[in-house]
Amino acid sequence: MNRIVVTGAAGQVGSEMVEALRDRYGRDAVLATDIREPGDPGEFGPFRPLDVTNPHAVAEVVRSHAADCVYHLAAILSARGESAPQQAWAVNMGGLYNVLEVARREGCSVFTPSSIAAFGPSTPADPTPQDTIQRPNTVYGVTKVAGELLSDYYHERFGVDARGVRYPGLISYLTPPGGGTTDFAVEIYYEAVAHGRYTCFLGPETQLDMMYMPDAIRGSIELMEVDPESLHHRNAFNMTAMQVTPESLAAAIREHIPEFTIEYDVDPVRQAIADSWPRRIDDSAARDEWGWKPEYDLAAMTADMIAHLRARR
Ligand code: NAD
Ligand code: AKB
Repeated sequence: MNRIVVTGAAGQVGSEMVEALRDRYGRDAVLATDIREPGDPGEFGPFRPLDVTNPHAVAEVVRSHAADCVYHLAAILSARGESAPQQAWAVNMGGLYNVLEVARREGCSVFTPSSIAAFGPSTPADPTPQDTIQRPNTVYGVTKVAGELLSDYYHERFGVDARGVRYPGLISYLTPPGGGTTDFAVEIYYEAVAHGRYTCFLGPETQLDMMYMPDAIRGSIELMEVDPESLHHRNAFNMTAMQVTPESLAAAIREHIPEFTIEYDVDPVRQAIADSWPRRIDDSAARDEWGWKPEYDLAAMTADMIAHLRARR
């Protein structure tokens, strides 16, 4: 595996995944694509514009790059999805179908992230087992469950080497998040460093799984490189590093910025989404089947986030 196309490459995950894949496989081996231009396409290149809802364009890009692997990251996230459910379905399901179809024809492997959003209010919330009830009540969650199943189907029916994880909320300092419910866990760091205060759109005790981006990137690449013989849950590994609440994040930030204050102005839409998600997922299948282990806990992540955000000011 060394000719890779990344979709959604200008996003929060994609921008860091592209750099990590290029460090590993070489700059020209990794073609970054997105429907929107990244900050500096020349600097970010090789880059090509690509709308994943266009099957011909997806096929042409994969063929012309002679790709043998697609990291499929283009998606509409949970909060944005609730504002535009039809678009979320078109991008999340149409894009995945187009990628799996070209992978079937061209013999590519495919990495597609699912999410803790694939669970819903009737799922056991603490801990959430690997295999359990999945009846999400957001359009994003519906596309994530369907995407897990479609990827499994393409593996079982057509032999496509499709793999994936259920990411928790991802925290990073390079590229801002793109319209999710867990965006507060990124915004809080930006606002703490810039202004010393943050108004949170979720309530103080809302507990969710989170992970620092370097762990998410490393873990995803490790999954794609592991011997497939060891994998039973190919497309939907629960994956987590820590459980946080707005209050615990604020306390961790105060270790570095003692004057930091947090206020609450709860957004009922995003609060309802967060309340429908797990409080703690059980990621023992990922640990057992491909050796997943996070390196960052809340304290280590907070120190690194604040150092990087301060350095950019
Ligand atoms: P993001 O919103 O930051 O980036 C998604 C990218 O997809 C954007 O750059 C956007 O321009 C692009 N895109 C949208 N429509 C497109 C289209 N029609 N064609 C091509 N590109 C299009 O999202 P992200 O956080 O980078 O998410 C990447 C993947 O990880 C998604 O599958 C998401 O569901 C999953 N995930 C992310 C998180 C998180 O906390 N960031 C958590 C769980 C799962
Ligand atoms: C979102 O909040 O929508 C994403 C996710 C957890 O999938 N960050």
